[in-house]
Amino acid sequence: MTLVMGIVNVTPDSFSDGGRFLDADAAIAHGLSLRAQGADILDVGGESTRPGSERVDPAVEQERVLPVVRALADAGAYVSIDTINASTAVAAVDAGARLVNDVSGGLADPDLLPAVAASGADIALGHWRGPSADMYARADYADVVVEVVAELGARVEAAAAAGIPPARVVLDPGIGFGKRGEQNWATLRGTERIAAMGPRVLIGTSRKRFLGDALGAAEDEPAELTERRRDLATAVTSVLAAQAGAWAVRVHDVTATRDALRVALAWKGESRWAAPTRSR
Ligand code: PMM
Repeated sequence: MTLVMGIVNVTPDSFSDGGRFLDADAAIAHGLSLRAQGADILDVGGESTRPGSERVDPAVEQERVLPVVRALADAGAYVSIDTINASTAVAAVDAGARLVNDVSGGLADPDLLPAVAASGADIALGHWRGPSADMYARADYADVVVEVVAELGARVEAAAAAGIPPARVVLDPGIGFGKRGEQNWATLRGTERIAAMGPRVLIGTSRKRFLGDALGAAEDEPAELTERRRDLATAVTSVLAAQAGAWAVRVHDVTATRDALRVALAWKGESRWAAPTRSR
């Protein structure tokens, strides 16, 4: 049963209300709403990793995310912390997060893997070739799946060397990270091969640009329509990821993806929605 990870971004531009307190409040309410829609995991992040985005000081990141992590964990949610900073990872686990989601696979901050090892949390290791500011400069592959598998394999070894066994690891091929249009589709076609590496697999396609490219959006398409179309595309890629063996999918629109996964289950004759279980 593939799990749905709902995205809770706590960045100033995520919510139009402005001030930090309102941001935290709105993020908590949003997280609870995603949980009510059926999210199994809530992924809280305070630093945008989108292409071209600037780095945020870890102290500012922590000010943003910690109240949200604490409130959602206290409400009983399974919380993951989307960070590439060791200090934020540790503080978030102290506040109740159970999974550290590092899109850099432990490469951005050398202290992160040992810190997560000591914390007892699980870790999602993303495929990453360098900071968001210039990630496309490294989008150069002879065979993207072969290279993603090899580079993720090296991160699994680094995690093990730091004291995190593969059973505590989740692998993410990093859709959109250092990959251009078609390279993302090629990577998705390799999901089974990534799943065959052993650890659980997480796939994040939600609202990403390559989906828009596939949909052929007109240049003057209203942003709201673009978002709706990409959410539907995300639900489709998430079902395909589930069929290819993904343990979880990371999405903004939990309802759309949850419903799409329900439909796929009904097709298979498993129409009764069972409570999700962890695959370890
Ligand atoms: N993508 C983004 C942020 N965090 N984490 C994981 N594990 N996988 C992803 O694909 C991923 C991520 C960027 O998307 P957002 O800015 O819309 O959250």
